[in-house]
Amino acid sequence: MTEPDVSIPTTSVFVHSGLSPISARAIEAAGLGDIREKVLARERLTYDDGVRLYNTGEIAVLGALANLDRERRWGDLTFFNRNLHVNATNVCEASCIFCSFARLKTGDAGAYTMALDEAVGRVRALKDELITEVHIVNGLNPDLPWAYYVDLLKAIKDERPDLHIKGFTAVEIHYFAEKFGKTYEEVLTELIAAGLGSLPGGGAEIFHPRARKKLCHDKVDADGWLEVHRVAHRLGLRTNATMLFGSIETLPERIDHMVRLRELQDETHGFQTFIPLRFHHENNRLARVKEPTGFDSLRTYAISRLMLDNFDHIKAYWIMLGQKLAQVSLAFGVDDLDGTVREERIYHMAGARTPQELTRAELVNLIRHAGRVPVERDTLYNVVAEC
Ligand code: V47
Repeated sequence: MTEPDVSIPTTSVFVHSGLSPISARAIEAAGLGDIREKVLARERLTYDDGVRLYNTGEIAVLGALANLDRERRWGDLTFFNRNLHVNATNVCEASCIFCSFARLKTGDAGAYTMALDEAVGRVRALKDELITEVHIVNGLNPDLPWAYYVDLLKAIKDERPDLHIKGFTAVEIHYFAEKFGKTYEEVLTELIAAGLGSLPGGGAEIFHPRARKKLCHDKVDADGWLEVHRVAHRLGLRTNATMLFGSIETLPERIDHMVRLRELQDETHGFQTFIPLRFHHENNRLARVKEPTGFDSLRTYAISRLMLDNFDHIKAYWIMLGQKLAQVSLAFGVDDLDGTVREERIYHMAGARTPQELTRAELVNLIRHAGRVPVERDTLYNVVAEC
């Protein structure tokens, strides 16, 4: 690991499995005493509560409340996995203004589409590595046939039957349904038969129509995104959910996003993890918008933990947050840091300065030096090894 370790004294600031009297006084002083009572009583926070949490400047108070919830669920346990990212094509018909990864057409500068054997070769190259997951996210490429996606999954499974494939965002599933004349259920059923194990949480961006129209006017709307996940859950797939924060959305729009996810989760219980994704502004059409601060990232993790009471996990994707802030996030409601990753493109093309991958030992070390207990999990949160 290239960065120095950041040790935060979790035990002296936050009392495990309860709020210290100091924190309780600070919470009262911040005018959030009623919210503290609700958190202690495991009562659901309202939309208005969420907006109030965003309106406080008391970051330590937010951390204390979120940490209480986090430790009540998981104690010090902090999850990670060993995975590989494959982005088989960046050709994408959609014109999301925050995206630095996509190229509109085949042949445009920087556009690429991997031949099937090349994509599978990424997996083959790791045949002796103990990874457990392949994470596949692609552009919406008009030049690829349906067979490409089915054959990609089958070929990865032929190569490594043990790997879990977490692949294709709800945006991609919607695109396949429209382009190939299938229902969501048909698309998902065929992909499951070919080896799909779960859906990643991408493409959610911000659900609120005002912001969504600006960010990504020509891709699936919030109802469509949620419906794909609803169908996936009905078919037995577990899925994740994301929120792109810190671009042009308002703070109430972030709360609206969380509430909409919470409502679907009440219905299906199929989401595993919520992943707030910090906006990166290099090489895209929002370069003039400042990136979110560390303060904004930490409060967003904390508020997510408090609002999404029916989600088991809150994930800080270290690739886009940086290792140091990812360590601190473990005291702000986060219990998962994603994985070893390898070959990340989406955030590095948007200016991320993090490494392309961390080894398992580096992830374990990072978690330990934040005062937490690392647990290697598989995609579905089965424990692979307690470290
Ligand atoms: O959908 C794209 C986001 C997502 C930018 O489910 C950006 O385990 C910030 O969904 N700044 C893809 N965000 C990544 C993703 C993901 C990552 C890790 C784990 C999981 C999981 C899912 O990245 C996109 C979009 O919301 N994104 N460009 C940008 N410039």
